[in-house]
Amino acid sequence: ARATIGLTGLAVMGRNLARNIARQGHTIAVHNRTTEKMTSLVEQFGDEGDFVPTETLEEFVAAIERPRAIVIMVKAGAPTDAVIDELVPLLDPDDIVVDAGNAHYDDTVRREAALAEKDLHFVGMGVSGGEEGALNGPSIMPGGSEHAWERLRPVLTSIAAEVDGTPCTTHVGPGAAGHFVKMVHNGIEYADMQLIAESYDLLRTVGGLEPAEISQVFREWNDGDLESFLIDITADVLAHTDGDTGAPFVDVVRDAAEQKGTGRWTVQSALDLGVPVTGIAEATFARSISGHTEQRAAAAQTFGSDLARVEVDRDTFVDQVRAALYASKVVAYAQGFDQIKAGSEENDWDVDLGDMATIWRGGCIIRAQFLNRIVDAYAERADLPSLLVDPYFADAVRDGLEAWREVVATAARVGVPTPAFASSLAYFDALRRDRLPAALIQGLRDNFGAHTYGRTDREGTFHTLWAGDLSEEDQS
Ligand code: NBP
Repeated sequence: ARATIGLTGLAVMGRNLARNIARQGHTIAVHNRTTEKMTSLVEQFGDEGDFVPTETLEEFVAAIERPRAIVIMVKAGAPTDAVIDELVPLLDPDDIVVDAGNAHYDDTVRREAALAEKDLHFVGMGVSGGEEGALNGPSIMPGGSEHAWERLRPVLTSIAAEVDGTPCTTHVGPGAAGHFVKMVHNGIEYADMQLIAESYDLLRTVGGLEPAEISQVFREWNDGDLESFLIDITADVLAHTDGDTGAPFVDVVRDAAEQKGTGRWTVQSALDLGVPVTGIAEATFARSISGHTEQRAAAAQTFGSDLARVEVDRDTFVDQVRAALYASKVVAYAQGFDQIKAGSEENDWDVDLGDMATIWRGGCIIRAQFLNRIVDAYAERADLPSLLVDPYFADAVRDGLEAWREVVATAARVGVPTPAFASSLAYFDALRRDRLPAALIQGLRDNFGAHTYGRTDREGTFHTLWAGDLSEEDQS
């Protein structure tokens, strides 16, 4: 055995990750169910590093130094289970199986438990950055045991993206912590993209800017505190014109956004944990609405698609939208980090929130300047109740608040849907409100279901005899 690590599953992602590992000087055994993908990888890129080509899983396993580190990069779901089932009988105690696919963290919990019974270590590892990232440096979020992390650390820290000399990977926590954090990362990505899309819609529809002009606006924003990969590629996509028609590219693309399910998973998990991730939820639902073409056509026919006209000063409006985008983005990240905190507490993962912001600074889709501020916020105060109350973000939100309200109000007046902007503002207002109408909800619940309520003026659990003499019982 001479390979430091092995990787099976050489489609787009696996192939690039294998090349990245080889380029960093690690000897890597490569395998794919269909051997042709393996041989073509070695033929095309064999000179990039030290690949050990293997055709059978037996050869593959035998080529790797013990305790073995084996990365699986196949289609998530049943294919991953199929590969694990074939591999396990060939392994020895303390070997490490890494699932680098986009698994649901419940699957990771199940797989880790099954492998632990055989004295094997299972690592659910989130990898973000797409094909490009896999090749040139992704953000890597491994869960699993300390033993597994120590074995994987040299390879992972060398292949991950790097920002200011710090690799964009760390041991996220035990168990399924890595895949959980990757899931929330993708949820935040949904919210980020929805906020960008709403900004574009407002600038175009209310501000009257053409896509090429909006591209310029995003370029300028990318020089400021919004600087990020997504803002940067938004400028690129909006500047692009369609080769066939000469029309702005964004005008020839069907307006039905697709999803692979990680946004939905994030929202489902958030509902279970009781964490309001309204930005991510609205972003996920907005994609659903966009795909409901029949309903959209029926509603457009019934109500028409006309918009009201509102006169705005163009430059002022551009600035207001920027402020609304930034404030809503703070809310989306605050909610995402709340979810990681809740998931970590529920599962005893002890995830360090500042570390998550650190490893997202490079390699991944949501990489952004902004994350440095989040790192600082948690360094300043590890038990921050919400990112929103960190002094830096609080100032930023305060500064942009008037503009944020103006943008949401204008959108509502005109008829441009801004679910993520509006719900983020509502979330912010709910958090800071002294009295919420939840008091009335408690009253209603007690009225129809005797669900009881607490009082503001004394301890206890109370019920009013709604069908009787309206007297109050202390039921505590
Ligand atoms: P795919 O998700 O398209 O999977 C193709 C690979 O799975 C091939 O190597 C194929 O082998 C193998 N495979 C399948 Br399908 N069924 C198998 C089975 N029963 N036994 C053994 N191998 C099997 O590849 P991908 O697009 O490279 O994605 C790989 C993983 O990475 C997925 O989990 C995906 O969700 C994730 N991903 C992540 C990102 C990101 O940005 N992080 C992007 C894209 C994908 P074959 O060649 O023999 O058919």
